[in-house]
Amino acid sequence: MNRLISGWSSVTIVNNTFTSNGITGIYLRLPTTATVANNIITKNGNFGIRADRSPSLLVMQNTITSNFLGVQVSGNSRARVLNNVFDGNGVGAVSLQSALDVVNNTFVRHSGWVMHFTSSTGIVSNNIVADCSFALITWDTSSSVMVDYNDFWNNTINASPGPNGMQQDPLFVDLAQGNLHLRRGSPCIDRATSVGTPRTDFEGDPRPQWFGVDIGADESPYNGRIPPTGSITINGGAAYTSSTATNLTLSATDDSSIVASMRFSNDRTNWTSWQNYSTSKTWTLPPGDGLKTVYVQFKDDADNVSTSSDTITLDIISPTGSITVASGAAYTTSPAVILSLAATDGGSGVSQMRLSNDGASWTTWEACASSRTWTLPVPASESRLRLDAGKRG
Ligand SMILES: [Ca+2]
Ligand SMILES: [Ca+2]
Ligand SMILES: [Ca+2]
Repeated sequence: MNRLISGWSSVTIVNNTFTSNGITGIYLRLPTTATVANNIITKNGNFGIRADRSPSLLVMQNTITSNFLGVQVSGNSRARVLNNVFDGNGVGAVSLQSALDVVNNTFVRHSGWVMHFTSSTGIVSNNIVADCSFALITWDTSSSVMVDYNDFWNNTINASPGPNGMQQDPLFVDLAQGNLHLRRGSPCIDRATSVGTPRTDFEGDPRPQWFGVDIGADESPYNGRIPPTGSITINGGAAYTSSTATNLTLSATDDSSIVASMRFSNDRTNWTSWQNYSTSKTWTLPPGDGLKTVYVQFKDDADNVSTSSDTITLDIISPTGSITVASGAAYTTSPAVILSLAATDGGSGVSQMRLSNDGASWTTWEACASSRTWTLPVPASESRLRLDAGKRG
């Protein structure tokens, strides 16, 4: 049966439950002004709400579930559908020869059209449409529909959410249990337009909170602009490296628990492409000895970005050194001699040295010293003594 309301000048329907009617939950025909608010409209055989020739209809903060068709307006009706939760209907909203604004609603689990417009005008903004199966929003060529600032996610057949919209997981608290509040860190937080939005959300919370209106029926208490917190370490925290090839260790967390991506730069001007977040990366420093800084940016699902950096000194140029045997004497009568040693390095400094009589067989590396005892091979006149000074690290 229908719940038919016809010919009244003003109708207000609040805080009711309309369920399991054979055809229509609420059928409004000809009322001048109608407000349908805070009702549960569920499991009606055809229409949840049907309005015909209704020049001022406001449908807000209703829970509209498991109907064949959620809301239909026709016959030059003018309707605004705000802050409603649509869950599990076949079709969400339909406009026939009417004007229909659909703002700040959450649509999930629809099996048919989410919205359809025939010979109509419409504004579709700030809505979440998620986990629906069929075409999202359609209109015929005689209709004019503005679509923007929506989040369309995980629908079998998707559509453009508008130039300022997104296609990202809205991070509901618990979709399976029908809890369509936004979780902390949801990309929908603070990302909607303030144009045409109600001043409270579907449960009466003030809107906006923090930095802007949230997409969907819920205005959450969370700040939508918190970027990830992260760190970068070059070569395990080493102070120096003798190679431009380095290994980076990354770590980042976000209030959403999702760090979506990262990118890198040697100069904070030229960045790599965004790539999936991971905890390690090989990275090439720019050439030329000196202090190098590597920058990383981490991004969350709401496109909030943080920047971290680490430094390391690149030192490729070898030390220069000298060796003097027996104070520079031309001859010695004993193979035991004193070596005088000196070495300098413009980078990390000189840390170790090793010695050889033949350039092939070397001592083990040892701490640098300005003098050292040494035994020449016999005959001394055929010996060759070489110094090889090495770097730290
Ligand atoms: Ca907000
Ligand atoms: Ca809320
Ligand atoms: Ca965040």
